Amino acid sequence: MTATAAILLTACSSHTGFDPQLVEDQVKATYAENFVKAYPDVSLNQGWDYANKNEILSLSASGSAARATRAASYNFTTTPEYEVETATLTWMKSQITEGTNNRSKGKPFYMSVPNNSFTIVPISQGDASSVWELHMVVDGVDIKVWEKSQDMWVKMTATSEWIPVYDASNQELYRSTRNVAAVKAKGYTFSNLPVGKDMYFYLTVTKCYNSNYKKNIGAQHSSLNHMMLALMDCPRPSNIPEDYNVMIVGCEDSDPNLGRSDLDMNDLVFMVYAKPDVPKPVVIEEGTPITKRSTVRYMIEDLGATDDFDFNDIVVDVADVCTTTPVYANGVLDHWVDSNPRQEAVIRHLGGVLPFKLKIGNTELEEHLGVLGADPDEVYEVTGWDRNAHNISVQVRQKANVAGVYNNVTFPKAGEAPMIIAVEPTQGWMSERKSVPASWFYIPEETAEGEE
Ligand SMILES: [Ca+2]
Ligand SMILES: [Ca+2]
Ligand SMILES: [Ca+2]
Repeated sequence: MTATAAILLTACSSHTGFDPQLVEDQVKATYAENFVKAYPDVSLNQGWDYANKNEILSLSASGSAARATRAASYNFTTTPEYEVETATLTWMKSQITEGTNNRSKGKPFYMSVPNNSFTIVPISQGDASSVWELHMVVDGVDIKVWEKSQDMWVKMTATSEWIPVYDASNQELYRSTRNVAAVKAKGYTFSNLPVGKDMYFYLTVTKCYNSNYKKNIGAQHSSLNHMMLALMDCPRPSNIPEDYNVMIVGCEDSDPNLGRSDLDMNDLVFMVYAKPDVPKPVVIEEGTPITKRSTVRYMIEDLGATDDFDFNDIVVDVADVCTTTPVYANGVLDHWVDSNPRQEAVIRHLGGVLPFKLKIGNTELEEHLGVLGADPDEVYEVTGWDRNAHNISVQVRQKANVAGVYNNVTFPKAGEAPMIIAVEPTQGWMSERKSVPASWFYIPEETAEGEE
């Protein structure tokens, strides 16, 4: 225990001059001082919200029970560079022809996790003024697999050297494999996923340099949304062993409802190969109810100690949830109908010793005891939560055995030392008294003299 904390505790137990507000102010001031010392490169002037709030769909019928699982344990490994066979690209181009609406060549689909590992390798990147990321969602857990141009190389002519596809042009639009002589890329191998659980892919647009497509920023173009095609009859490339199966997935990066779109489904094309089974596509028929949720994980400091920043004293996931149902028109997904909007909180972890009362939106939960190292996974219905305003707060007892005297912890404003942070629901929490790394926070880059 630090000297400061010892003095404060003495002040608390004295009968004369006991002022809970003064104690709270002093504890918070000490906390802020220690935070700045622990994270000298982290600017206080930031938003403390690192959650992308992507919408995650679960197909399991058990709507209320289905929820994002606890922590990110779905790791993957990177393969050596895979050179894409010309025959594969020729076949792909014959199936998903450039510039024509290819959407009716498939249906919206999800997949089930096979009983073996599988590898995803990007094989073609189309002309696009957008930058995107490929994500895979497995049993409600979102995994970022790849982003545009990452670990992908091209030969501009048959005799030229390999260069990163990023260097194919200084214009985003032409950082593509469209007119190159050869393509190679690293692959991403997934093992130990939960067999038989639902999974799907989505492409999310993170940047865009053409106003015709800008509304797509933040959108999720998924296989469920009929923005991808799964081609199962792709001939096996000769550089993939015979006992493997191969699938090609073509992705469209612009929704016609959000901007101009040719729906040619070839803006990103990747191959999936596995021995023996690739994830098996399952068509989503009209009327299939699906649960949609957008989750923020809050990691909270209870001020029990002012010199550790493990942010694991309370870890709670809060989600906007609804049921959504696909409607088709002429055999093509037309739109989704949302129903039964609700909000849900799950207390994932406790790692502090002080009793606390958690308030989320309009809902105040009953007082909980502080517990070190528990994963209760308690589920609550809540109302009035705003995933961008972060109206969540905690009252923590100043002393474990004194009821009614609390420190108040709220979501920090820019400029304040954070006692609550908002992170991705896949972000695992720290072990006890191990401070979160500075890289969790935004660290301003040092700008060299004379640069912009
Ligand atoms: Ca396109
Ligand atoms: Ca702590
Ligand atoms: Ca702790």
